[in-house]
Amino acid sequence: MAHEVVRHNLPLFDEEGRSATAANREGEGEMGRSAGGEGRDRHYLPDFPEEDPYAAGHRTCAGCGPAIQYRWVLKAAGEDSVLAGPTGCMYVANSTYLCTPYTVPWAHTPIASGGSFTSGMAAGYEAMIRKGRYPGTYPNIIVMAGDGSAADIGLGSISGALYRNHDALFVCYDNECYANTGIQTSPTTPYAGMTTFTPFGKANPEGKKLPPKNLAKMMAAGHPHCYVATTTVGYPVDLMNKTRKGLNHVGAAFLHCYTPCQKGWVYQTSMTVELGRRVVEAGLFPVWEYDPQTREYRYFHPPVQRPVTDYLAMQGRFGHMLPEHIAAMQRAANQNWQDVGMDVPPDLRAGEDPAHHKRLAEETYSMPLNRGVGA
Ligand SMILES: Cc1ncc(C[n+]2csc(CCOP(=O)(O)OP(=O)(O)O)c2C)c(N)n1
Ligand code: SF4
Ligand SMILES: [Mg+2]
Repeated sequence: MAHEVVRHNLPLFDEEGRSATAANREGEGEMGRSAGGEGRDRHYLPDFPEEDPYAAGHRTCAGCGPAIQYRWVLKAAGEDSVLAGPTGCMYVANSTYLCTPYTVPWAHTPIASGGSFTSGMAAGYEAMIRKGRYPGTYPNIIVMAGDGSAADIGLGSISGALYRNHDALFVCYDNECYANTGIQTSPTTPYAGMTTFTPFGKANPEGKKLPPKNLAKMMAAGHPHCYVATTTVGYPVDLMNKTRKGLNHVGAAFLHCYTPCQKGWVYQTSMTVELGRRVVEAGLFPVWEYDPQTREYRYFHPPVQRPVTDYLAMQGRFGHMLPEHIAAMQRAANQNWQDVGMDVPPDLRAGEDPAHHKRLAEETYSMPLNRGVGA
Protein backbone atom coordinates (compact mmCIF):
# COMPACT_ATOMS: atom_id res chain seq x y z
CA MET A 1 0.00 0.00 0.00
CA ALA A 2 1.34 3.42 -0.93
CA HIS A 3 1.88 5.81 1.97
CA GLU A 4 0.65 9.38 1.75
CA VAL A 5 3.24 12.11 1.04
CA VAL A 6 2.60 14.80 3.65
CA ARG A 7 3.96 18.27 2.81
CA HIS A 8 4.78 21.36 4.85
CA ASN A 9 2.67 24.48 4.60
CA LEU A 10 4.81 27.33 5.84
CA PRO A 11 2.93 30.46 7.07
CA LEU A 12 3.81 33.75 5.41
CA PHE A 13 5.32 36.70 7.30
CA ASP A 14 3.20 39.79 7.77
CA GLU A 15 4.30 42.50 5.33
CA GLU A 16 1.87 45.14 6.54
CA GLY A 17 2.63 47.73 9.18
CA ARG A 18 6.30 47.87 8.26
CA SER A 19 6.10 51.10 6.38
CA ALA A 20 8.81 53.13 8.08
CA THR A 21 11.91 53.02 10.18
CA ALA A 22 13.04 56.08 12.14
CA ALA A 23 15.34 57.19 9.33
CA ASN A 24 12.57 56.63 6.85
CA ARG A 25 10.00 59.08 8.15
CA GLU A 26 9.36 62.39 6.50
CA GLY A 27 12.22 64.81 6.96
CA GLU A 28 14.46 62.37 8.81
CA GLY A 29 16.46 60.89 6.02
CA GLU A 30 17.50 61.22 2.42
CA MET A 31 15.18 58.98 0.46
CA GLY A 32 15.72 59.91 -3.15
CA ARG A 33 12.83 61.09 -5.26
CA SER A 34 9.89 60.51 -2.91
CA ALA A 35 9.94 62.91 0.05
CA GLY A 36 9.97 60.83 3.21
CA GLY A 37 10.22 57.58 1.27
CA GLU A 38 6.99 56.20 2.75
CA GLY A 39 6.90 52.45 2.25
CA ARG A 40 10.51 52.05 1.25
CA ASP A 41 11.16 49.76 4.19
CA ARG A 42 7.88 47.93 3.77
CA HIS A 43 9.75 44.67 3.85
CA TYR A 44 11.94 45.38 6.83
CA LEU A 45 12.04 44.76 10.60
CA PRO A 46 10.41 41.34 10.48
CA ASP A 47 9.79 38.94 13.35
CA PHE A 48 12.00 36.30 11.82
CA PRO A 49 12.53 32.82 13.25
CA GLU A 50 15.54 32.49 15.52
CA GLU A 51 16.84 29.36 13.84
CA ASP A 52 19.67 29.80 11.34
CA PRO A 53 20.30 26.65 9.28
CA TYR A 54 23.04 28.68 7.54
CA ALA A 55 25.13 29.38 10.60
CA ALA A 56 27.80 32.02 11.16
CA GLY A 57 31.44 31.12 10.57
CA HIS A 58 31.62 30.62 6.81
CA ARG A 59 34.36 32.20 4.70
CA THR A 60 32.59 34.43 2.20
CA CYS A 61 33.80 38.03 1.82
CA ALA A 62 32.49 40.68 4.22
CA GLY A 63 29.24 42.05 2.82
CA CYS A 64 28.71 39.07 0.50
CA GLY A 65 25.19 39.34 -0.97
CA PRO A 66 24.81 35.62 -1.72
CA ALA A 67 25.64 34.80 1.93
CA ILE A 68 22.88 37.17 3.10
CA GLN A 69 20.46 35.52 0.70
CA TYR A 70 21.45 32.02 1.82
CA ARG A 71 20.78 32.98 5.40
CA TRP A 72 17.32 34.44 4.69
CA VAL A 73 16.25 31.55 2.45
CA LEU A 74 17.24 28.99 5.07
CA LYS A 75 15.70 30.97 7.90
CA ALA A 76 12.44 30.92 5.94
CA ALA A 77 12.74 27.23 5.08
CA GLY A 78 13.72 26.02 8.56
CA GLU A 79 15.45 22.90 9.81
CA ASP A 80 13.50 20.31 7.82
CA SER A 81 15.38 21.15 4.63
CA VAL A 82 17.89 19.43 2.36
CA LEU A 83 20.12 21.46 0.10
CA ALA A 84 22.19 21.22 -3.02
CA GLY A 85 24.78 23.74 -4.18
CA PRO A 86 26.44 23.69 -7.62
CA THR A 87 30.05 24.84 -7.89
CA GLY A 88 30.55 28.55 -7.31
CA CYS A 89 31.52 30.90 -4.48
CA MET A 90 28.79 29.55 -2.25
CA TYR A 91 30.20 26.06 -2.56
CA VAL A 92 33.88 26.92 -2.41
CA ALA A 93 33.77 29.55 0.32
CA ASN A 94 31.30 27.54 2.41
CA SER A 95 32.90 24.13 2.51
CA THR A 96 36.29 22.96 3.57
CA TYR A 97 37.23 19.44 4.61
CA LEU A 98 34.76 18.25 7.27
CA CYS A 99 33.32 21.74 7.70
CA THR A 100 30.25 23.59 6.38
CA PRO A 101 28.05 26.30 7.90
CA TYR A 102 24.91 24.22 7.33
CA THR A 103 22.97 22.65 10.18
CA VAL A 104 20.92 20.72 7.59
CA PRO A 105 21.98 18.11 4.99
CA TRP A 106 23.83 19.73 2.08
CA ALA A 107 25.51 18.34 -1.04
CA HIS A 108 27.74 19.85 -3.66
CA THR A 109 26.89 19.18 -7.33
CA PRO A 110 28.86 19.89 -10.51
CA ILE A 111 28.05 23.34 -11.87
CA ALA A 112 25.98 21.96 -14.75
CA SER A 113 23.84 19.54 -12.77
CA GLY A 114 22.11 21.46 -9.98
CA GLY A 115 18.76 20.81 -11.67
CA SER A 116 19.23 17.11 -12.37
CA PHE A 117 20.72 16.40 -8.93
CA THR A 118 17.81 18.16 -7.24
CA SER A 119 15.30 16.29 -9.43
CA GLY A 120 16.83 13.08 -8.10
CA MET A 121 16.55 14.22 -4.49
CA ALA A 122 12.89 15.18 -4.97
CA ALA A 123 12.00 11.96 -6.78
CA GLY A 124 13.91 9.94 -4.16
CA TYR A 125 12.06 11.47 -1.20
CA GLU A 126 8.69 11.00 -2.93
CA ALA A 127 9.46 7.34 -3.63
CA MET A 128 10.85 6.62 -0.16
CA ILE A 129 7.86 8.20 1.58
CA ARG A 130 5.37 6.36 -0.67
CA LYS A 131 7.10 3.06 0.03
CA GLY A 132 7.15 3.71 3.77
CA ARG A 133 10.94 3.83 3.90
CA TYR A 134 11.11 7.44 5.08
CA PRO A 135 8.79 8.20 7.99
CA GLY A 136 8.88 12.00 7.92
CA THR A 137 7.11 14.84 6.16
CA TYR A 138 8.35 15.65 2.64
CA PRO A 139 11.28 18.02 3.36
CA ASN A 140 11.97 21.42 1.83
CA ILE A 141 14.21 20.55 -1.10
CA ILE A 142 16.25 23.52 -2.28
CA VAL A 143 19.07 24.13 -4.71
CA MET A 144 20.83 27.49 -4.77
CA ALA A 145 22.86 28.00 -7.94
CA GLY A 146 24.89 31.01 -9.05
CA ASP A 147 24.05 32.89 -12.24
CA GLY A 148 26.90 31.18 -14.08
CA SER A 149 25.25 27.89 -13.21
CA ALA A 150 21.53 28.76 -13.41
CA ALA A 151 21.65 31.15 -16.37
CA ASP A 152 24.45 29.58 -18.35
CA ILE A 153 26.30 26.29 -17.74
CA GLY A 154 23.50 24.59 -15.76
CA LEU A 155 20.51 26.26 -17.43
CA GLY A 156 19.52 23.09 -19.26
CA SER A 157 19.40 20.93 -16.16
CA ILE A 158 17.36 23.49 -14.20
CA SER A 159 14.97 23.98 -17.13
CA GLY A 160 14.57 20.20 -17.34
CA ALA A 161 13.72 19.97 -13.64
CA LEU A 162 11.18 22.81 -13.93
CA TYR A 163 9.69 21.23 -17.03
CA ARG A 164 9.24 17.86 -15.27
CA ASN A 165 7.79 19.75 -12.30
CA HIS A 166 9.77 18.17 -9.47
CA ASP A 167 8.60 19.43 -6.10
CA ALA A 168 11.59 21.60 -5.15
CA LEU A 169 12.71 25.23 -4.97
CA PHE A 170 15.33 26.24 -7.54
CA VAL A 171 17.07 29.47 -6.57
CA CYS A 172 19.46 31.51 -8.68
CA TYR A 173 21.63 33.71 -6.45
CA ASP A 174 22.63 36.33 -8.99
CA ASN A 175 25.88 38.20 -8.38
CA GLU A 176 26.00 39.05 -12.08
CA CYS A 177 29.34 37.33 -12.73
CA TYR A 178 31.31 34.14 -12.43
CA ALA A 179 32.72 35.30 -9.11
CA ASN A 180 34.54 32.26 -7.85
CA THR A 181 36.90 31.99 -10.79
CA GLY A 182 37.87 35.66 -10.71
CA ILE A 183 34.88 37.81 -11.85
CA GLN A 184 34.24 36.77 -15.44
CA THR A 185 31.18 37.93 -17.37
CA SER A 186 28.02 35.82 -17.18
CA PRO A 187 24.74 36.20 -19.11
CA THR A 188 23.32 38.31 -16.27
CA THR A 189 26.23 40.77 -16.10
CA PRO A 190 24.63 44.13 -16.93
CA TYR A 191 25.44 46.24 -19.96
CA ALA A 192 28.67 48.22 -19.30
CA GLY A 193 29.56 46.04 -16.32
CA MET A 194 33.32 45.61 -16.18
CA THR A 195 34.58 42.08 -15.58
CA THR A 196 37.90 40.41 -16.32
CA PHE A 197 36.39 39.17 -19.61
CA THR A 198 34.74 42.51 -20.47
CA PRO A 199 37.42 45.10 -19.72
CA PHE A 200 36.87 48.63 -21.03
CA GLY A 201 39.39 50.17 -23.39
CA LYS A 202 39.66 52.02 -26.69
CA ALA A 203 37.92 49.29 -28.71
CA ASN A 204 35.15 48.70 -26.11
CA PRO A 205 34.76 51.89 -24.09
CA GLU A 206 31.64 50.58 -22.30
CA GLY A 207 33.07 47.22 -21.22
CA LYS A 208 30.27 44.70 -21.68
CA LYS A 209 28.22 45.42 -24.79
CA LEU A 210 25.31 43.01 -24.38
CA PRO A 211 22.22 43.54 -22.18
CA PRO A 212 21.59 40.96 -19.42
CA LYS A 213 19.64 37.77 -20.13
CA ASN A 214 16.12 37.98 -18.66
CA LEU A 215 16.43 34.69 -16.80
CA ALA A 216 13.31 34.80 -14.63
CA LYS A 217 10.95 35.87 -17.43
CA MET A 218 12.41 33.08 -19.54
CA MET A 219 11.72 30.56 -16.77
CA ALA A 220 8.14 31.78 -16.29
CA ALA A 221 7.32 31.91 -19.99
CA GLY A 222 8.89 28.53 -20.69
CA HIS A 223 7.51 26.69 -17.64
CA PRO A 224 4.08 28.28 -17.05
CA HIS A 225 3.06 25.62 -14.51
CA CYS A 226 5.82 26.79 -12.10
CA TYR A 227 5.77 29.47 -9.40
CA VAL A 228 8.41 32.02 -10.48
CA ALA A 229 9.48 35.19 -8.67
CA THR A 230 12.25 37.76 -8.46
CA THR A 231 13.51 39.42 -5.31
CA THR A 232 16.62 41.09 -3.86
CA VAL A 233 18.56 41.14 -0.60
CA GLY A 234 17.14 44.66 -0.14
CA TYR A 235 13.73 43.24 0.84
CA PRO A 236 14.20 40.47 3.43
CA VAL A 237 10.51 39.75 4.14
CA ASP A 238 9.73 39.67 0.44
CA LEU A 239 12.64 37.27 -0.07
CA MET A 240 11.52 35.04 2.79
CA ASN A 241 7.86 35.04 1.78
CA LYS A 242 8.71 34.16 -1.80
CA THR A 243 10.91 31.35 -0.48
CA ARG A 244 7.96 30.03 1.50
CA LYS A 245 5.52 30.45 -1.40
CA GLY A 246 7.92 28.55 -3.63
CA LEU A 247 8.23 25.77 -1.08
CA ASN A 248 4.47 25.64 -0.43
CA HIS A 249 3.79 25.37 -4.17
CA VAL A 250 3.41 21.66 -4.97
CA GLY A 251 5.70 21.27 -7.96
CA ALA A 252 8.69 23.21 -9.17
CA ALA A 253 9.35 26.82 -8.19
CA PHE A 254 12.07 29.20 -9.37
CA LEU A 255 13.37 32.22 -7.46
CA HIS A 256 15.76 34.72 -9.03
CA CYS A 257 17.50 36.77 -6.33
CA TYR A 258 19.73 39.79 -6.90
CA THR A 259 22.76 39.43 -4.60
CA PRO A 260 25.60 42.00 -4.80
CA CYS A 261 29.21 40.78 -4.81
CA GLN A 262 31.40 43.39 -3.17
CA LYS A 263 34.61 41.90 -4.53
CA GLY A 264 33.41 41.82 -8.13
CA TRP A 265 31.38 45.02 -8.14
CA VAL A 266 33.69 47.16 -5.97
CA TYR A 267 31.52 49.00 -3.47
CA GLN A 268 31.63 49.72 0.24
CA THR A 269 30.85 46.50 2.06
CA SER A 270 28.06 47.96 4.19
CA MET A 271 26.07 48.89 1.07
CA THR A 272 24.89 45.40 0.03
CA VAL A 273 21.32 45.76 1.26
CA GLU A 274 21.16 49.39 0.06
CA LEU A 275 22.13 48.22 -3.44
CA GLY A 276 19.37 45.61 -3.21
CA ARG A 277 16.85 48.44 -2.95
CA ARG A 278 18.53 50.92 -5.27
CA VAL A 279 18.66 48.48 -8.17
CA VAL A 280 14.85 48.24 -7.92
CA GLU A 281 14.38 51.98 -7.38
CA ALA A 282 16.57 52.67 -10.43
CA GLY A 283 14.32 50.45 -12.55
CA LEU A 284 17.10 48.00 -13.31
CA PHE A 285 15.78 44.87 -11.54
CA PRO A 286 11.97 44.59 -11.57
CA VAL A 287 10.58 42.65 -8.59
CA TRP A 288 7.56 40.49 -9.39
CA GLU A 289 5.93 37.13 -8.96
CA TYR A 290 4.19 34.90 -11.45
CA ASP A 291 1.14 32.93 -10.33
CA PRO A 292 0.82 29.66 -12.26
CA GLN A 293 -2.86 29.38 -11.26
CA THR A 294 -3.97 32.65 -12.83
CA ARG A 295 -0.98 32.89 -15.18
CA GLU A 296 -0.57 36.51 -14.18
CA TYR A 297 2.44 38.61 -13.15
CA ARG A 298 2.23 40.81 -10.05
CA TYR A 299 4.76 43.66 -10.13
CA PHE A 300 6.15 45.50 -7.11
CA HIS A 301 5.93 49.27 -7.63
CA PRO A 302 8.68 50.86 -5.53
CA PRO A 303 7.73 54.14 -3.84
CA VAL A 304 11.00 55.73 -4.99
CA GLN A 305 12.10 56.13 -8.62
CA ARG A 306 15.74 57.12 -9.03
CA PRO A 307 17.98 58.02 -11.95
CA VAL A 308 20.27 55.11 -12.83
CA THR A 309 23.30 57.18 -11.75
CA ASP A 310 22.11 56.83 -8.12
CA TYR A 311 22.79 53.12 -8.48
CA LEU A 312 25.69 52.99 -10.93
CA ALA A 313 27.91 55.54 -9.19
CA MET A 314 28.13 53.41 -6.05
CA GLN A 315 30.05 50.70 -7.90
CA GLY A 316 33.54 50.68 -9.33
CA ARG A 317 32.58 48.23 -12.08
CA PHE A 318 30.69 51.06 -13.80
CA GLY A 319 33.23 53.82 -13.06
CA HIS A 320 34.41 54.06 -16.71
CA MET A 321 30.93 54.80 -18.17
CA LEU A 322 30.62 57.71 -20.59
CA PRO A 323 27.50 59.90 -21.05
CA GLU A 324 26.21 57.81 -23.97
CA HIS A 325 26.52 54.62 -21.90
CA ILE A 326 24.59 56.12 -18.98
CA ALA A 327 21.89 57.34 -21.37
CA ALA A 328 21.60 53.82 -22.82
CA MET A 329 21.20 52.42 -19.31
CA GLN A 330 18.50 55.00 -18.49
CA ARG A 331 16.65 54.02 -21.67
CA ALA A 332 16.69 50.37 -20.54
CA ALA A 333 15.45 51.35 -17.07
CA ASN A 334 12.65 53.48 -18.54
CA GLN A 335 11.57 50.56 -20.68
CA ASN A 336 11.41 48.45 -17.49
CA TRP A 337 9.28 51.10 -15.75
CA GLN A 338 6.81 50.91 -18.62
CA ASP A 339 6.88 47.12 -18.63
CA VAL A 340 5.88 46.99 -14.95
CA GLY A 341 3.09 49.53 -15.52
CA MET A 342 4.70 52.64 -14.01
CA ASP A 343 4.99 56.12 -15.51
CA VAL A 344 8.42 57.47 -16.45
CA PRO A 345 8.94 60.83 -14.68
CA PRO A 346 10.10 63.65 -17.00
CA ASP A 347 13.63 63.91 -15.59
CA LEU A 348 14.21 60.18 -16.04
CA ARG A 349 12.97 60.54 -19.61
CA ALA A 350 15.39 63.44 -20.07
CA GLY A 351 18.18 61.11 -18.89
CA GLU A 352 17.85 59.19 -22.15
CA ASP A 353 19.80 62.02 -23.79
CA PRO A 354 23.61 61.75 -23.42
CA ALA A 355 23.76 65.55 -23.18
CA HIS A 356 22.05 65.14 -19.78
CA HIS A 357 25.11 63.36 -18.33
CA LYS A 358 28.81 63.69 -17.52
CA ARG A 359 31.25 60.82 -17.26
CA LEU A 360 30.01 58.61 -14.43
CA ALA A 361 33.07 59.37 -12.33
CA GLU A 362 32.08 63.07 -12.40
CA GLU A 363 28.32 62.71 -11.88
CA THR A 364 26.76 64.06 -8.70
CA TYR A 365 24.34 61.66 -7.08
CA SER A 366 22.54 61.14 -3.81
CA MET A 367 25.20 59.35 -1.76
CA PRO A 368 28.60 60.80 -2.67
CA LEU A 369 30.42 59.26 0.30
CA ASN A 370 29.73 55.82 -1.04
CA ARG A 371 31.10 56.21 -4.53
CA GLY A 372 32.78 53.07 -5.90
CA VAL A 373 36.54 53.32 -6.14
CA GLY A 374 37.14 51.80 -9.58
CA ALA A 375 37.41 48.17 -10.58
C1 LIG B 1 31.86 22.67 -16.25
C2 LIG B 1 32.64 23.63 -15.44
N1 LIG B 1 33.14 24.74 -16.02
C3 LIG B 1 33.83 25.63 -15.30
C4 LIG B 1 34.03 25.43 -13.96
C5 LIG B 1 34.86 26.40 -13.17
N2 LIG B 1 34.07 27.17 -12.22
C6 LIG B 1 34.03 26.88 -10.91
S1 LIG B 1 33.17 27.97 -10.00
C7 LIG B 1 32.82 28.88 -11.38
C8 LIG B 1 32.03 30.16 -11.25
C9 LIG B 1 30.58 29.92 -11.11
O1 LIG B 1 29.88 31.12 -11.25
P1 LIG B 1 28.45 31.27 -10.62
O2 LIG B 1 27.64 30.08 -10.90
O3 LIG B 1 27.89 32.57 -11.04
O4 LIG B 1 28.73 31.28 -9.05
P2 LIG B 1 29.62 32.37 -8.24
O5 LIG B 1 31.03 31.91 -8.32
O6 LIG B 1 29.40 33.68 -8.88
O7 LIG B 1 29.10 32.31 -6.85
C10 LIG B 1 33.38 28.32 -12.53
C11 LIG B 1 33.30 28.86 -13.90
C12 LIG B 1 33.49 24.26 -13.38
N3 LIG B 1 33.63 24.01 -12.06
N4 LIG B 1 32.80 23.39 -14.13
S1 SF4 C 1 33.59 37.03 -4.36
FE1 SF4 C 1 31.51 37.91 -4.21
S2 SF4 C 1 30.05 36.19 -4.18
FE2 SF4 C 1 32.14 35.40 -3.75
S3 SF4 C 1 32.28 35.33 -1.49
FE3 SF4 C 1 33.13 37.32 -2.17
S4 SF4 C 1 31.38 38.77 -2.14
FE4 SF4 C 1 30.55 36.67 -2.04
MG1 LIG D 1 27.74 34.35 -10.04
